[in-house]
Amino acid sequence: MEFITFEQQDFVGIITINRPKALNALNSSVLEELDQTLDQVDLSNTRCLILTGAGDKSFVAGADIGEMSTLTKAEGEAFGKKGNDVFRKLETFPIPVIAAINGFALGGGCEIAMSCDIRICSDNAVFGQPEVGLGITPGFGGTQRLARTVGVGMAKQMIYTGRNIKSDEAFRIGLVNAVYPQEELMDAAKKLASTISMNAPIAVRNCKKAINDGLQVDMDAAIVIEEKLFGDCFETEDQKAGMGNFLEKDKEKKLKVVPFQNK
Ligand code: DAK
Repeated sequence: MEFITFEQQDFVGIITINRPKALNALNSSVLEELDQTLDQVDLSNTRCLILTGAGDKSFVAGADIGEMSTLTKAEGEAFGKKGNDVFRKLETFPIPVIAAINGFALGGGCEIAMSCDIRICSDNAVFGQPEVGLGITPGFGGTQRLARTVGVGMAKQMIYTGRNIKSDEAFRIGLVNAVYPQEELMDAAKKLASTISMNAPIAVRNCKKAINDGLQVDMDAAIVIEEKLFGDCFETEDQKAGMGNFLEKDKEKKLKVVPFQNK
C-alpha cells in the first residue's frame, strides 16, 4: 500500500493515513486503501483500532481538493459514495475505533474522525467543515454526524460559517473526549485502546452495536435491540469467566487479565 500503514500491537491495530505531503488529504487511492485495510483486519486477534495521520501537523486536511476540482456531477457522486461507504464501514466496524487526531481535521478529516467511536486529539488540532467556502456541502456525512455529535445549533454554526475551531473548543462542545500534548497523544490512544481490549470482546462489540443501532430507532425499539445483544452475551466463555471470577471472590484472580475469547 502506498498511503496506509497498519501496525498490530497486541490486540490493538493502528491504521495510519500516510500522505504527509498533502497533509494526509483523502484522494481516491487513500479511500481505496483504507477500505482494503479494514477488510484485512484480523478480527480474531484485534479488539480495538486506532486511526491517525502521519506527521505532526495534520490528521486529515480533508478530501483532496485537487482531485475533486475537475469532477463532473457523476464523478462527484461516485467519489462521495466511495468516501461514504468507507466511513460507514468504519462507523459500523465490529470493534471500537479511536481517532487519534494529531493536527488538522478539516472537511473530510473532521468527517472521518466523526465516523470513529471515540475522538481524542493533540493540543494543536484544528477542526472545521470549510466546504461552503469551496462551493460544496460537506459530502462525507458531515451534515449528519456533526449535528448528532455536538448538537444541531453548534453543527449549523460550524457548517454555515465554515469557521475552524481549536482543540480546546472542540473539547468544550464535545467533539473530542480529551486533549493531550502532541507528544503524548499516541500513548494516550494506545492506553485507551489497551484498556478496551482487556474487556470481554464479545460484550464490547455488542455494546457498540447496541449504541449505534439503538440511536437509529425509537426508545421502545432501541431497548429491544439492547435486550437481544445482552442475551447474546450469555453462555459465552467471557460471560462465564467474567462472572465466575467475581463470584469466586479471589482477589488475586480478579486482578489477573481474564482470558476473554474472541467470537
Ligand atoms: N487537498 C489537497 N491538498 C491539500 C489539502 C486538501 N484538502 N490540504 C492541504 N493540501 C496540500 C497543499 O496543497 C500543499 O501542497 P503543496 O502546495 O505543498 O504541493 C500541502 O498540502 C501543504 O498545505 P499548505 O501549504 O496549505 O499548508 P498550510 O500549513 O499553509 O495550511 C491548511 C494548512 C490545512 C490550513 C491548508 O492546507 C488548507 O486550508 N487546506 C484545505 C483544507 C480544506 O479546505 N479541507 C476541506 C476540503 S473539502 C463530497 C465528498 C467529500 C467532500 C465533499 C463532497 N462529495 C463528492 C459528495 C469533502 C470535502 C472536503 O473535505
